[in-house]
Amino acid sequence: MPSVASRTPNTEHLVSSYKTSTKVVSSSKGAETLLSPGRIPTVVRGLMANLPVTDIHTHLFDPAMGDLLLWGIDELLTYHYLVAEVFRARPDLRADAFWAMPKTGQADLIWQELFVNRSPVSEACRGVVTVLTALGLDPRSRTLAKFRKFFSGFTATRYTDTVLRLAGVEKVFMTNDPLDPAEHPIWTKGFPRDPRFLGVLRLDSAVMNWPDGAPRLMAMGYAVDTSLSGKTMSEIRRYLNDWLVRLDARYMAISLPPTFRYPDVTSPLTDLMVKAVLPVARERNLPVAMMIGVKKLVNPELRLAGDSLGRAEIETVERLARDFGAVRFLVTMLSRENAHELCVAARKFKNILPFGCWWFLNNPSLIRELTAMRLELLGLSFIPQHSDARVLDQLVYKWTHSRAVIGGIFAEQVGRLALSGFRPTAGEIARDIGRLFGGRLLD
Ligand code: FIX
Ligand code: ZN
Repeated sequence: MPSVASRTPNTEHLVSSYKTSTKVVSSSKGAETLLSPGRIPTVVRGLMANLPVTDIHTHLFDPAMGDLLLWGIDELLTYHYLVAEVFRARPDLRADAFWAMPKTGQADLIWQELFVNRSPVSEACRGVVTVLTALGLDPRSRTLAKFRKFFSGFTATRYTDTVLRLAGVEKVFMTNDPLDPAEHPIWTKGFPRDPRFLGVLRLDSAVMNWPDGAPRLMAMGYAVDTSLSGKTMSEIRRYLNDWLVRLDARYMAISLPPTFRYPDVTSPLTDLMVKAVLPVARERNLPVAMMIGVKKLVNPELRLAGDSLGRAEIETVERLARDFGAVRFLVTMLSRENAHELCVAARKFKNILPFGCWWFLNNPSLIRELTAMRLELLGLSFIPQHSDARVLDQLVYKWTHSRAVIGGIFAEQVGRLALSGFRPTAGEIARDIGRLFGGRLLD
């Protein structure tokens, strides 16, 4: 069987449109040709299709980190988005029976129910179809046997190269948790880093639901006290500094419930953010990513698929940006209403950088709405998307789908600009979308 490397991945349509736009760009006066409104969609589509992107939030891992990096058809199909959907297709299915199945059994069931018995119309289902098609596989297969045989021909390293090439992703920010029992020993032992995979220090296990994290911090040698008194704060700052260095972390990240408030003298979480996290961020000039609005485990039976959303208080974000003006806040919010409020808050505070269409907002209909709103309110001063990929293969679909939707909205906005009298050149468009997707706003 020819390897993927020799296959022509089914992205020819992307390359051909790029060739068209390159011809446009390299026409008589090259990239300086002023584009008519009618030419703009073709040029944007071609440039977007081949734009190397920086993915600023994922749950992927450096291939050298072994089994932590998930990939292949069984991981793709047992993604928690699809787990939630299979229970809707099969309300008779008991959660304990599903979780008792081996992963291959779960994948077989999900494939049968969502891809064979029904057309895979949801965004998460269509994503799997996009991945299989890009790999030159038939998404109408009735069973997973051929897919499993295909993936058996790869190593994690070679498949990582294939996926990053197909997805056009040049940098991946990980989510790293030193308190995670599976991840901690890998960092302690050390491994040769893949420069495409960048470290991020995730804070949830250390500071959420205090004192849940205290025993693991103590076991690692940090003299914390469950009451947050004494030298606990300095010891937590020491933990943050130690691991920011060990991970070569580019930012710190935390997911926050809709009930998170600042100020809040009753909240250990707010105390830890204000007295440990934000001071370290300021001293090291590192951004803090706040991912706000998740309601954990509203249905515990679904495990990772059991989380939901709630509307958070934008005033908390405004007050943090106001009181910690030297800290750069990367912010994404899970509720659609909050996403609009965040746009306005970012207009008021230059240290708020909205990013991504997160989780339940990461669907074409809402990506379209959010991106249009952000271009209109923030110009080019936001990061349009991240993948949140948990399975390596997902980079292919999350970025293929997002490039098409975001490119379309961007082309519309620039088309309106041209009709208003400012006709851009292809070189300027390339410059502007490079600013949006290249991770430079994070520098
Ligand atoms: O907190 C997070 O990083 C969330 O993105 C995840 O917890 C969530 O499960 C996810 O992967 C959403 O896309
Ligand atoms: Zn995430």
